[in-house]
Amino acid sequence: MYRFPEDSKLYDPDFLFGVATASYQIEGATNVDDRCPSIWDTFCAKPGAVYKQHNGDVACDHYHLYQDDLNLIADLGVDAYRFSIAWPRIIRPDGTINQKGLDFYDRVISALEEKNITIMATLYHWDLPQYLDDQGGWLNRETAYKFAEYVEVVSSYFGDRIDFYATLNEPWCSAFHGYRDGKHAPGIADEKSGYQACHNLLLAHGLAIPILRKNAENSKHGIVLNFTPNYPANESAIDVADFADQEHTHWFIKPIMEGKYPEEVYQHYIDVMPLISEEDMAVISAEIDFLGINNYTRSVIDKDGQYPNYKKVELSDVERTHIGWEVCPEGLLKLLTDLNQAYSLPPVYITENGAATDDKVIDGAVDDEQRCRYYQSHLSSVDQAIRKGVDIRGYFAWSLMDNFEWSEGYKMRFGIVHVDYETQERTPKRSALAFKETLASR
Ligand code: IFM
Repeated sequence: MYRFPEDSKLYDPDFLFGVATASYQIEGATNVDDRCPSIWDTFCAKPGAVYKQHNGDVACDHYHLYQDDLNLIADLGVDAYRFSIAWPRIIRPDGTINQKGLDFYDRVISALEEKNITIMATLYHWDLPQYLDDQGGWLNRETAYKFAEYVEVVSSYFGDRIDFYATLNEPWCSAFHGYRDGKHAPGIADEKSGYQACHNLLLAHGLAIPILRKNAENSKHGIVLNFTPNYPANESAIDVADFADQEHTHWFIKPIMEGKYPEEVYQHYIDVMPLISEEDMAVISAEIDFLGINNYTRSVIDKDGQYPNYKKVELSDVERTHIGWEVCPEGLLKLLTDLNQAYSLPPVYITENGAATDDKVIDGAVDDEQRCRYYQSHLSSVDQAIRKGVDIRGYFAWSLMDNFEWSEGYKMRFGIVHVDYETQERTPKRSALAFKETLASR
């Protein structure tokens, strides 16, 4: 059981506890009901792109097992479920609507409604239809307008039945892993492309907000951003750590909150900057009702030659999870209080937080001791951030269950529920049972 001080807001009945997933990572059924291919199907087929060339063809087979998975969610006693809608299931290459795709999410939403579980749907969690990538993907400004059309379809169909609409999940990853360092689909490693993709993604977000407001008046609308706070390795690295924050954190949040990109980063990368108009910035900074924040770790930064060049330092005397990320709950607290000081934030939801551990089922149980400690310490940071004045309204564990961890394939397990990929058997881990007990004790 996770424990907080007795007067903690985390015990409030309206503080939302949830679990999160994403379409490509869990659904499988990539060839079912006329889903069209996504950039991740293509990327996974490229030798060397993904660990052991794993792919999302079957994943957790949630497309077929969703009813069992939703029962599991209800059994945990969580208040909310965050999942994503797969664009390739909804809009066909010729622009027509695939009703079978809408029907699938209708079944999921109806089951959640029956169970009285609050629904947060992410409209884009990285599975861009391949036919759009064939026309330039996020390098093509037109993709932002295609996204708006897709959002119109989904939100006019589901309206207020979805309580929270998140436009994009982690545009940093879509833009910088997808187009700047090439670690994610579509696998382009080019600085200029990274910034171009970023701008088009943020534009897509901004275009979607008024559509969501029109179609789902009573729902809340926002975006999910991922942040990794940058700590200086020593005193002389304070300035470069700050620059790294500007480049990776503020580059994504400042345009949304204030309608501008951080000037210093803009000037530094001036040669690779896309055309950025005042009109675009006005669209991007459309008012949002909530900000989703994903955080897992921190980075430690040192100088690398002349300012502002920097490099990441891997400290040796720190605890790490299976994926190699440092466990740093203070980083989450610092991130939340720093952002709260820098911006006038809307209500915040921690939309992802969690740990990858190398779990094994032994005698029908999974003792994921490190993940339990991780949740305890990070939830305590959330509690402290609230005490320091950050308006945090909810927390989602990443993830409900082990799933396809992008370029790491199925090697990295982030679930609070174990998945046996051979049999599709689900086994709640000790961390899940601790959530269940905590939630029941409120
Ligand atoms: O699995 C991912 C998720 O899709 C996006 N945020 C980070 C998680 C862990 O890497």
